[in-house]
Amino acid sequence: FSLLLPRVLSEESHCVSEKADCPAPHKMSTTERTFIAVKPDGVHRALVGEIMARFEKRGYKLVALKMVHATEDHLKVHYQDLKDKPFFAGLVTYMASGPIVAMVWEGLDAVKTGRVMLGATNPLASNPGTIRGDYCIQTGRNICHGSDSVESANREIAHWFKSDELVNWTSAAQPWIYE
Ligand code: DAT
Ligand code: MG
Repeated sequence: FSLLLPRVLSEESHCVSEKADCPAPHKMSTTERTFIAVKPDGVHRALVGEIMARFEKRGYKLVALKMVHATEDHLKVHYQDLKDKPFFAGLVTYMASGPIVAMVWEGLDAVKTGRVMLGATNPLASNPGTIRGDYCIQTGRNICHGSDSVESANREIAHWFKSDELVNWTSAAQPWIYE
């Protein structure tokens, strides 16, 4: 363990670009962050702990967390790319109907892997074993949100959290999750 300790303490972020099996070497970082939220239906259905546990057990690191009853204006900015969709008004009403649990999870490939863990937008198309594939049925009540790209993640994180709400810390499990 003493051999691991200096590396853990000295590296804020360690790039894994030297790994031969790494699909996008120049872009992969153990400090990639994604915005994940439990939507109002997930909160009402008492799935907050279950959804958080998926990310926690996988090895991702929680760096921000809050419960928030968002305004429609805040949600219109969050979903700005969908403003012309026919379901936009209903989406905003649903998302503003109750509290949301907003989170930032950090780790290798957090954005893409987070989306895989959530499952497809339409829960009926989500594989069992994914969050949506295990806990919901309709697209309009799909219980969770996850950023779809690193760029979206950065925008969404800044939209939901102040910079001092993002906690920089090193998990004691770090050397047991990353080689
Ligand atoms: P995702 O949440 O998987 O990123 P998205 O960004 O395309 O999906 O849409 C955001 C949310 O809008 C989605 O989680 C549920 C809702 N939504 C998407 N398509 C819909 C549709 N065809 N009918 C009703 N709601 C929809
Ligand atoms: Mg989306």
